[in-house]
Amino acid sequence: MKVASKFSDSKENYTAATPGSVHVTMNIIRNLTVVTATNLCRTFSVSAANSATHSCKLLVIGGGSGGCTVANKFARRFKAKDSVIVIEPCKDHYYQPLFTLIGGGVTGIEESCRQQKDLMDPRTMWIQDYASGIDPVKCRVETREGHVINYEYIVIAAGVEMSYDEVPGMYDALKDPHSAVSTIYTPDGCQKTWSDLQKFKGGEAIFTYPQSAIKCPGAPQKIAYLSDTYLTQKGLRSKSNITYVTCLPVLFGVKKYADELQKVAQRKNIIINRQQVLKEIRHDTKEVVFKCCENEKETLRRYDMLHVVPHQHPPEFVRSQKELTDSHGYLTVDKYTLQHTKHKNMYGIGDCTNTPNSKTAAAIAKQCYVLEKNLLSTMDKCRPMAKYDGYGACPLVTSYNTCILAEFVYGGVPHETMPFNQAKESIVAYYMKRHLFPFLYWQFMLKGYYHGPEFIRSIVNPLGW
Ligand code: UQ1
Repeated sequence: MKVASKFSDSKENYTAATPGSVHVTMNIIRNLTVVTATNLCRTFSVSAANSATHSCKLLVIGGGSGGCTVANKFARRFKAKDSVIVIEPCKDHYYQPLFTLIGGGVTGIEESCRQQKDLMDPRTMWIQDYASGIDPVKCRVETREGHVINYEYIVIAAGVEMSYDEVPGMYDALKDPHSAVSTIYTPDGCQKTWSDLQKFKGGEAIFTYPQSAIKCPGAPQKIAYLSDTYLTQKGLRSKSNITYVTCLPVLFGVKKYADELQKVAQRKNIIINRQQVLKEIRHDTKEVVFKCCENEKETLRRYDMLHVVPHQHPPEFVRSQKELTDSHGYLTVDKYTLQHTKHKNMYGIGDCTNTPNSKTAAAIAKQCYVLEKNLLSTMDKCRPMAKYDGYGACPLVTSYNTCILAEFVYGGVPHETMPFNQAKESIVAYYMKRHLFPFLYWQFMLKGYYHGPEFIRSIVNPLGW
């Protein structure tokens, strides 16, 4: 997943993409695209200075979790240098599932970040730029800095961007270091959450869930649970009210886990306000406006700490391509094969597609496997036969050593790996989230060797309990 980096002057700097890395500003990118010796011996990176026309067998747009994994898989298969081109503007790649833990002070941002150049197979050509347009008929993509890439096959792994315009006041509140308003959805934001939490000395702490499809939909409540544990440890919990305000009627989309989360919130004395939409942030007076979904009534509330989630949508170059997308701007792919509904040589993966799964890194692990098989079939002029079952997983941390490990497939049907009831809070699940999953991600998944937990399930839970 790609995310925006620094809160700097222009709103454009907030642009983001898929699980993995950070979009830095165009200015920063220009400075960074100097091809260093290390760059040369790893991945070939081309910059604006030598913009040109390129041709490749496979073009991957996006170097986040999905893009990086797919590119590495195919670079290894094709062997010939530059058969795979990756368009990715950011030099840093973030493991975003750690952002909630960073917000809760468990670890620092450094642990979630690696350099993109160190993650890509040296046989790929990395164009460090933003894609600006796709011509699916001529099989050609252009970049903002003027590269033109002709492809035979294309994988769109462009992720989603943070959008700050839907809620008046959100952009300014997040930018102001003294506002006590933060989001764990960006690298800077999650560090601010931790600093806000440490500064909070009691009062009203409000955590919100937005009226928009978002990646990792469990994250907005995880940070509320971690904050509760932190404030309890600091002896501040009795002086604080924690409220979780969601526009949804339920705490989680899968009933088995929603029921347990309800108990967790109750035990922690977290007040749940459902079907309330965050309408405005007035950070100068530390007030927020919520609107009730049922009767449209607006309520003004004061806060001492506020956690928000920006609206999210695929980047403009995807959204604007109406014949490639649905009415919300998501790439239209077959939800089982991941092949584009109109163009057979186009596949999509991750957050930017319209597949109705929970958008998490674990989902991408499974999708990569299906995409690889199906794209190979397409290259052999055969029909894609592998099917993505909608697998997604969400480790819902409920304290500094407990977690509910939700795993499910299309239709919200639980599909668990471990031989115990994963809806119950467990210490094992917490340590998997904290240590095992990042290890699997960096060491196996991005290299194209991890396809989700099926093999772990076959060992630890062969009877599928
Ligand atoms: C997973 O495979 C994975 O990928 C590395 C994650 O990373 C973000 C996860 O959060 C989860 C839950 C899984 C699923 C794996 C197991 C062993 C349950």
